[in-house]
Amino acid sequence: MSSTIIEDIRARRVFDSRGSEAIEVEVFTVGGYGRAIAPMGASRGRGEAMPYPPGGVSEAVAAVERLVTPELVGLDAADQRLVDKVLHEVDGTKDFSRIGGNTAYAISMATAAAASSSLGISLFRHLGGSLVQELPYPLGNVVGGGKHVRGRGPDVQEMLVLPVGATDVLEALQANFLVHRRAGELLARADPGFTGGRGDEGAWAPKLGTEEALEVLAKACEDVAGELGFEVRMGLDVAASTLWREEENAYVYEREGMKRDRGEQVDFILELVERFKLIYVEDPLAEEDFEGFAELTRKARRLGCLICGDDLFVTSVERIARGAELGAATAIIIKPNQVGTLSDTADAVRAAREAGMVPVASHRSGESTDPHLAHLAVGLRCPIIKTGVLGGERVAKLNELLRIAEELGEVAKMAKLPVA
Ligand code: 2PG
Ligand code: MG
Repeated sequence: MSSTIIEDIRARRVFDSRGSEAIEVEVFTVGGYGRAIAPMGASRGRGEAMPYPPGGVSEAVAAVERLVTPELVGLDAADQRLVDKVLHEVDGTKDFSRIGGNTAYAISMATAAAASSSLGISLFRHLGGSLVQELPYPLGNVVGGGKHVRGRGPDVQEMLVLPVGATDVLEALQANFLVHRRAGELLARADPGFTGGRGDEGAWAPKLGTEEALEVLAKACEDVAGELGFEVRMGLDVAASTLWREEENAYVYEREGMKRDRGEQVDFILELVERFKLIYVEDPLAEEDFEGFAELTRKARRLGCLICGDDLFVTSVERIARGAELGAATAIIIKPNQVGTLSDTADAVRAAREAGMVPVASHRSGESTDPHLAHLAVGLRCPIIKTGVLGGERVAKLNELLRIAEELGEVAKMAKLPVA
């Protein structure tokens, strides 16, 4: 019997980096084993798969035992497309609301991990094939606000850095860690009440407005660029759906006491892009505003800034097609648990690439110490991986990039960034 045949599947309740319940799935094959824990978002897009059935993680665990395991035992774990198809069939809904999108993710990813272990190859090679050689640039969250700090920091959810001048992963990681440290020192000076507190993704959580925080981050990037001798650029995840108030027809910036209508929001983002030479802005507008995204994308292109859709696309092929028609974005966040399976994720990456969008493999705010995201980013050839800077669950993926680089050896090279 082939070593990749599935013999058993087990699921259990565990906890994520926020201390919330999460599902863990183990897949046992004839000759190997794989395990995965589902991550969980706090600022979730409306179009995402339902993370869990109504009864939460325990109902999901029961569903794996009762509904999924009998269907998957005996299948070949290396046949990812078939396994994922069966997951859809067993669930039978469009949004995985019967078994949960997180449940589907954990099974799908654990299956891939089991297949790679049975074949005696690394997960990134199993997912990407023998010609894979490019490593992604780490996009790291240094200063956080919005929902990830429970509304007590800047209104904008994430202020990020991308070490565009790094020539290998080690340099890239060093840059992000140094910027994080330097930003912490500078924030202590800029915010007298700063206690060194950090949000859900390990980013500093100062009581500053967006622009003040960006000024501090710009200084930290400049200092580190001077020290290391290469450029480190900044980006944002506005997570604008969390600021949008339908009844007021405006984006409400509570800390700043500002309201911006759609036009003012577009102008504000463009001002920030110019002033801080931003290379990346994620979810600058609310999740249904494809036209607004398209307008901003046109204007930001001239400034060399990527406009990225997260809640806008929710890793969905249908929504990517809609965005592609309108030219809504130049980049897309790829979060496998937004759609459930690795097959759906790979389809989304392909559709995005065909539409000229840069795929950014991304963590969630609630994470585990699984390293799988690093393999997914390399295997699916995403030029950027967004996985935070500090915190064991973030560092687990960053350190895995170093191991992958080492395994690739002398053929390893950094991905080509479309703008720099
Ligand atoms: C985001 C993510 C990750 P969450 O908005 O991009 O940074 O947050 O997982 O809470 O959706
Ligand atoms: Mg986002």
